[in-house]
Amino acid sequence: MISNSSNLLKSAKPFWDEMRRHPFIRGVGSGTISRDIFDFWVAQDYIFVREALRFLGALEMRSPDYEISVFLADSFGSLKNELHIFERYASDRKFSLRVEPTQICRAYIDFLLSIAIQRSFEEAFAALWCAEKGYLDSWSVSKKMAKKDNPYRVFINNWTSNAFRDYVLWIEKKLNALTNGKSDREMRSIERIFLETAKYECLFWDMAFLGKRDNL
Ligand code: MP5
Repeated sequence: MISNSSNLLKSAKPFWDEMRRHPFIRGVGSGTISRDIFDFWVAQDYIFVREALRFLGALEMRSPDYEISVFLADSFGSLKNELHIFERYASDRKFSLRVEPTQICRAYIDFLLSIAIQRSFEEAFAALWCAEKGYLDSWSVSKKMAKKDNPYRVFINNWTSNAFRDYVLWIEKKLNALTNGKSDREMRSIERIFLETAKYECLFWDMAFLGKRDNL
């Protein structure tokens, strides 16, 4: 039988294709993306990751079992380490991370926070998996392209490490366990959230290019 996670990925294939061939991901892989565009994205993703702490906190509060609670508690530590990567990079490059979120960044965060509170735990957990799996699969494309002296290596390594891969796989397995035996109606509603999240992931990459123009 095909797992629920495989079905979700199958239905989101157009978004996955878009992420993996996105000029941002390719430009990072080849190292040719403009620094302005990359730095703009860094400041926005820094906001996103900080707000993701609240998303995880909301999930934690509604966690259906102890295993998930401990897993989420551990992920707070990883996010803190990740935030340091952004901070060190911005400090080396001498730009400020104290910027306003773009409309896309804000909308994505608001979407995640609202489903963490208003929707079923499984739906919110599916959104978490989508965001993390999207990053793993996208940055893996950059990694394949990257030469040793790639200027964005620290970010590429962060989202393609074995630890991150294990983290994403754990969420996938748990999502399959949690959704085992769910009705078609429930699965359709999880799928809708998954697709909406995948769409936001694509928009977030687009934003890196549009941001300078009209602060989308
Ligand atoms: C992630 C991220 C991955 N940093 N930014 C976006 C827009 N989507 C997904 O999450 P994390 O917490 O950095 O692993």
